[in-house]
Amino acid sequence: MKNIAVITGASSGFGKAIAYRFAENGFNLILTARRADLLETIKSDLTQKFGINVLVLCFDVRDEHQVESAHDSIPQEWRNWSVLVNNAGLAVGRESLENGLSDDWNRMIDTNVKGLLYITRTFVRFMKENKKGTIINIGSIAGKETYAGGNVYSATKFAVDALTKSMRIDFLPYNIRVSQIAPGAAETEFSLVRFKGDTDKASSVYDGYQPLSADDIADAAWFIVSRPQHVCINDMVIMPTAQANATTFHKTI
Ligand code: NDP
Ligand code: 8X3
Repeated sequence: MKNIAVITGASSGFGKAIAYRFAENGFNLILTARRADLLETIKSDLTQKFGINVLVLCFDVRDEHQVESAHDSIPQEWRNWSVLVNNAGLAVGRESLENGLSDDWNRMIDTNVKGLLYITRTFVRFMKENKKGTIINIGSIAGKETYAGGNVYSATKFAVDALTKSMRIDFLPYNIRVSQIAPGAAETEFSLVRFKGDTDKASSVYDGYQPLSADDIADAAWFIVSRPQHVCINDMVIMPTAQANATTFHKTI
């Protein structure tokens, strides 16, 4: 029987790259996000290229009822996942705190913190019963240190860091490994979302150096999952070589 992984935020960026990496390695996949068209395209490509099965679940992680009913809709033959990747997340805005917009704050807190909590509480049930599994939370360098305008995004990723440590304690009796990947700058749709569709602002984040790619993070996720069951990689902080910390870059232009 093939292993099954649940990946949130699989319609782009890290989640999509992780889906391809796990598919290459023979996993069947439960892929979630809001954009159904993107997930369906990824599903047909993965099934054709790798001969695996993919179940698509479209819902908003911010809505706990949608999370529960998506989980309840999963057919019996799929109720055997051993990996959960909590990846869905976003930054919105980069204003100094006194100029921050409540709507941006709510989107970040509701997605990155409450969404991760709803997903974990729901999808861990099966892993608890099975007494086996791996959870990978996607944190950030912003969850290790903060920077100008990073305020609320950083707070949500500090929360992911704390929740990763808490989960490792709470799920210890169930033989569930809990890992975090905390990337620095990586070129995905992240900056386009953060700057609300401003393509110039978004692409300028990556000017003058080589950022991480989504594939670099997929490599890390696969490394974590492919360790022997008695080995838990607690935390991986991964940066571009040209980045020393959240704000120090060596740029050539
Ligand atoms: P992308 O914007 O490319 O991907 C984000 C994914 O999250 C999309 O698939 C999106 O799907 C999904 N998502 C966002 N909001 C929701 C929601 N409310 N409900 C369900 N799914 C949602 O960015 P990345 O791949 O870069 O981001 C992935 C994670 O990595 C995030 O947690 C981010 O904070 C983190 N990160 C990113 C870094 C970077 O520099 N890129 C660095 C460090 C961490 P859809 O819109 O279809 O719902
Ligand atoms: C994304 C990296 O430095 O833009 O989490 O916050 S950063």
